[in-house]
Formats: sequence, structure tokens, C-alpha cells
Amino acid sequence: MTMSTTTLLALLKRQKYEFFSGVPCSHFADLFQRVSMDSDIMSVPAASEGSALSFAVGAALAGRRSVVALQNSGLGNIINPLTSLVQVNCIPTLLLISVRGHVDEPEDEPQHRIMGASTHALLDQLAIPWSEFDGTPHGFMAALVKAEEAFKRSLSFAVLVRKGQLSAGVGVAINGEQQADNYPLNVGDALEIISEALRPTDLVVSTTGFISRELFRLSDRPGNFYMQGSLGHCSAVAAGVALAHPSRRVVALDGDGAVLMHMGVLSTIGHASPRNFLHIVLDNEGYVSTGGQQSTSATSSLEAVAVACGYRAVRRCVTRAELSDAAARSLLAEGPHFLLCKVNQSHSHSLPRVTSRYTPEENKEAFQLALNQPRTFRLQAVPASGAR
Ligand SMILES: Cc1ncc(C[n+]2csc(CCOP(=O)(O)OP(=O)(O)O)c2C)c(N)n1
Ligand SMILES: [Mg+2]
Repeated sequence: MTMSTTTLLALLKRQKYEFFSGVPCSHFADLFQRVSMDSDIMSVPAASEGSALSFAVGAALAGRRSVVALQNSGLGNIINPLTSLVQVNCIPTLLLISVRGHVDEPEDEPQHRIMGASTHALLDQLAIPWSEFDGTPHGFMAALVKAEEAFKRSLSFAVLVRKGQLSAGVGVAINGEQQADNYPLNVGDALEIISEALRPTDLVVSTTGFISRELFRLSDRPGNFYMQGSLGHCSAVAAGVALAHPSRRVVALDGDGAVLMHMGVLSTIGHASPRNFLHIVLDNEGYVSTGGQQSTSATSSLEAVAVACGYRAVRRCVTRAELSDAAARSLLAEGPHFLLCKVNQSHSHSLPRVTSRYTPEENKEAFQLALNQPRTFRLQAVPASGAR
């Protein structure tokens, strides 16, 4: 059974919900775009699930009923404010949790397997009552009534949403791809240009979602470690490799949503300052892997953050020529480098999954083999323009 996001919003409004925040999942269809256009509900696109919940708590303190939407992978980001803020202060909140890796869907991606099998037990352990959405308006209303009962006992309540249960709303079509259309390159173009600048010995750690899948499609090699899950942690993994292996050049291929989720890591990288490290952010101003929901990178200057955090050289590229020059220069001079590349939201129509060829463990083993080959590189003294 499937219910539209228009109906979902209407039912939330009937129950007097007035504030929405969250981090997208593809299961939510166009919910995030639709709520952002709804004048009856104030919405904040949060960088992480923990801050989404905290915004909701702030709104609740100010007297507004709040709902937070997240993927079950985001439970890891939410548990601290959920337990130490929401539960301790008795500020009950409605959670809409999309369930990836449900035990009934063994074909789902491996990064969701453990959380998929643990979501219900985790909520039970935290004493958060929940109900599984059945895909009907009646079922959603019944869940909202149960939420009311929980709120009376100062408890939060979770509604668990499965794949295919929410469909795009009716009325004005919302196309997430329109936002960054004005940039000439897409992720595939950018990865081709970057790949040309790489040496066979360079190591690459790529972020979860379409960026890893495009890299796998265009340039699969043993020196690629494809992150699946752990959104926002790709640059720390890559910088960890760079610090532990100073004789190898290491590249993090990141997304804007991922960087925003754990932006504090930029300060750590600037502080640790691995000279053999290049951080490339493919910024399409949205969460394209989950449907093109808007991120907040269009109104932030991630490159200015990197400068302020102590990266040695920072560049912003939009065109093919700019990216090609910046990638070549960054790979020759001492880092840490930060290269922000604005890209549009288009992708190849058939993006293969990394798991069609490797299990995560096989990918790790291939990467470690590539890492332990004793070839080294020497940094050359080419000044990167835009160096601070
Ligand atoms: C903690 C967590 N929250 C949400 C998700 C769902 N998710 C997977 S990929 C993705 C989008 C990431 O956006 P960005 O880094 O900008 O890459 P893009 O998809 O735009 O290439 C999201 C939200 C997740 N995997 N983990
Ligand atoms: Mg993005």
C-alpha cells in the first residue's frame, strides 16, 4: 500500500504539527521538498539527524509540535540528543523513521543490514514506543493517535516507514534536479577529470551514495575504498590513511551533504595537516542520492570553512579547465588541499552498485593490498594558486 506525501502532510497538520526537520532518505519520496513549500509547517533542512532533533526540541520549547524525519542509519546520530535531551527533559517528539535493511529485504545494501535488524529492538531498549506504518491514511492516523497517548506519558513516538509506502505528492511537480542545473559539469564529468590526474599509486576514499557508484562505474581500481554508509566520515577515513601512510597520496571524494553532516572534521584535518591529502567535494547543492532534496551548501561557502580550518591550499572550480588545473596542481604540491567543485545534479541513468562486484570486505582487502605496495611518490614544489 502507498500513501502520498500530500496526504501525510495533511494528516500531520490535522494533528497540529507545525515544525519539521530531518535528513532525507529515498523512502521519503518528495516529502522534504513538499514540506519546504508548505506555508503551514515551518521546516529546517538539517545537516545531521542529531541537529534535526535539536531544532525540533527548540521549536517544541517554543510551543510548536514537531516532527523529525530520518533514515534508520541516522539513529546513530540521534541517540545522544534523544536520550540526554528529549528523554531527560521530557520533550516528546514524533519520529518518522525510514527502515533500510529490514529483515524482509535481505537484498538491501549491506551497510543497512545490522541497523535494519536492530531498529525495533533499539527503540524498545530506549523505551520509545513505535508502530509500523501500513501505507494507508487510516494506518498513519492510527499511528498518530498512538503518538498522542505516548506524548501524554512524556514519551516520544516513532512511525516506521518501509520502501515504497510513500509516493510523491499530487499537485505541483517538484524536481530536485533543477537547483544546480546551471553548473556545466556533473559528478561523472568531474570524476573523469580527477581520474586523469591520479597516478596508479594514489589511494581514493569515496563517500557513500552516487559518488562512489559513479567512481566504480568510471574508474574501478584496487586503490579505491568505496564507503557505503557512515555518511560524513569519508574524509576522516582518508585522512587517517594519509597520516598513517605519509608516502602515499590520498584523495577523499566527498559530497556536500556528507561534509555538512560532520563539518567539525575539517578543523581536525586542518590541525593534523596531512601533507599527502587532497579533499575533493563534489557539491551539487543537494542530497542527490536520495532524490535531490536541497542541502544548505548553496548558502554556505564550504571553501571558506576549509581556509578557516587550516587547509594549506583551497580552490573552488566550476569549469572543466578549472578542475583539471586544480586537480593536477593539488596532487603535486603539499597539502592538505581542499578542492570544491560545483556540479549539476545529473547522473548516468544506470549506476552500478559496488556490491555487484565486491562485498565490502573484498573491497577492503583489495584496498589494503594496493595500500601496502611499496611504491612511493615525491611531492614537487609547485605552488597551488589560491593557497592561503
Ligand atoms: C546517517 C545517514 N543519514 C542519511 C543517510 C541517507 N543518505 C545516503 S546518501 C545521502 C545523500 C548524501 O548527499 P551528498 O553527500 O551531498 O552526496 P550526493 O548524494 O548529493 O552525491 C543520504 C542523505 C545515510 N546514509 N546516513
Ligand atoms: Mg550532494
